[in-house]
Amino acid sequence: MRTGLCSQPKTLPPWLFYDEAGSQLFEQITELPEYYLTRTERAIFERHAAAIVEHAAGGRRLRFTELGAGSAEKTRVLMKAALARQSGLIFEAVDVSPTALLVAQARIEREIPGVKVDLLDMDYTNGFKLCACDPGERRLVLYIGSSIGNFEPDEAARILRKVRTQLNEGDSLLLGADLVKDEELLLDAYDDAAGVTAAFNKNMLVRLNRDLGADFDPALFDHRAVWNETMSRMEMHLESLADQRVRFAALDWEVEFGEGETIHTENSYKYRPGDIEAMLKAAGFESAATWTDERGWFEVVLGKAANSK
Ligand code: AVJ
Repeated sequence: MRTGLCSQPKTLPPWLFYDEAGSQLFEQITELPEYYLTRTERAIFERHAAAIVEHAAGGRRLRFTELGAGSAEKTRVLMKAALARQSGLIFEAVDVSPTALLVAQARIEREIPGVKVDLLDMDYTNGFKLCACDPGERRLVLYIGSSIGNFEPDEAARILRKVRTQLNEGDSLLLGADLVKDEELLLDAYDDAAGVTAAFNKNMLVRLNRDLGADFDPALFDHRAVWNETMSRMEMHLESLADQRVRFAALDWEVEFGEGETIHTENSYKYRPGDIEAMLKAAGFESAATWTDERGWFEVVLGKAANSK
């Protein structure tokens, strides 16, 4: 965190968004009219759940493992499709936020009989370890919601390879990825009229005030959403509205901001058709199928673990 604020330009890592308040703000974002990602991906699942699950199963029983599961809201459609083919389903939810997981576990087990939720409180970006499936069972790893888009291409490649090393031949990985589209649509999705995304971005400062005794005044920073065409990504920044100095009591440290200086808080990469399939191939997967919505705004790609790791 401190290194990021000493860099030029200043940066803060996106995982800082997701304290309890930030996770709630993100849930609100997913319901905004401008934030098309969640509802578009959900519509793809609703339409193609049976095909997705059938491709992944290849005639065997399935087990689901979701990375960054959060509330696992969209995954429920796929769970129901799996339960139409088999009795009982193990759903392994991997996340670093145990409170969100506990709520999801209780809800899912109550509302979808037959699902057994196992909580895996792990940071999947740093070498996670899954237990072996039962023989005859296939694992479907879900990495959806365009979460992959938060990572630089080389980090994303490293995560996909790490997932591959945990799988047996014939297991699969389902990736949800946001696609390049009109700049206006992208800008609105990351700078909504109600200001929820602005609050989400600034929540990082509120969190640092609480966790590290910092004295950020969130009103002295503005939310900025930028489309970076060259890098094919949406960026979020916080722009300082004044020359100011912020003190971190817990670190006995201070940092200065010039008027107009920015903190880069997030990248959300946007892909072109074929990009995700190429990333999967490079990580040891054969792309089995791709599903998209009518407008071509979002895609869901199923990769099958190939026999060479
Ligand atoms: C959860 C990383 C997919 O990049 O769209 C929402 C987070 N940032 N609005 C995204 C986010 C701003 C989101 N991901």
